[in-house]
Amino acid sequence: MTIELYTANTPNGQKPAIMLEEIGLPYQIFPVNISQGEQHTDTFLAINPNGKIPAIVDRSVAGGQRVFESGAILIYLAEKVGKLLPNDGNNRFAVLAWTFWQVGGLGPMIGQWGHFSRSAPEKIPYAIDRYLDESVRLLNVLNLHLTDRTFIADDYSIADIMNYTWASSGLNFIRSAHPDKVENLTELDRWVKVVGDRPAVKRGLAVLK
Ligand SMILES: N[C@@H](CCC(=O)N[C@@H](CS)C(=O)NCC(=O)O)C(=O)O
Repeated sequence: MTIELYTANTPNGQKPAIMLEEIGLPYQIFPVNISQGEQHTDTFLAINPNGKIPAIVDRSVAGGQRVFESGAILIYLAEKVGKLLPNDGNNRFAVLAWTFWQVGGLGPMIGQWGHFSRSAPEKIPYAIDRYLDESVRLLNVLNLHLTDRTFIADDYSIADIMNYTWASSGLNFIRSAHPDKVENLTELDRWVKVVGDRPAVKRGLAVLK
């Protein structure tokens, strides 16, 4: 009756750990060492053919239900327990829209900026600036959206979990390199603190350390 969680301590890998702590389902962590290439093993590819963490196997389903992609995992878990994703209405689609916004935008843009500014063997100013500017633009979009609202949708939801790990780490990275680019994101800073102070969020981050 346990969820197997295949993950690592990265912004994408942290999301399902936080989710599982929030909803209280029993789970077991199977660490995948992505710097040693364990995401490319046949065993892992049988769970996620895309060879990236996170992924889960729900052993309470006959034969084991495999789910990969963090957004799909959080939707699956939310629907399994009926929490953190409204069943219908505008608010459901607000949660889904901000979930996909993170997977298609905030995560990849910050990730590519990190790659081109720190890991790439050749420093290409055009690529570094392009991904930095787009990351900053997206952080400003979220900051503006959070004006006059506590959470991303009406209530705390999977959209907050999806965006929290990337917004908090992205803000930290960009602030350390270009503090002038992320000044005055007061709504985002307030939301990062509210989400980060949740006991389940603290536990989800701690279990991966
Ligand atoms: N869209 C995917 C992104 C997953 C992803 O990029 N995972 C990274 C770690 S944060 C990974 O497994 N990297 C190892 C690799 O690319 O080989 C999701 O949201 O789950």
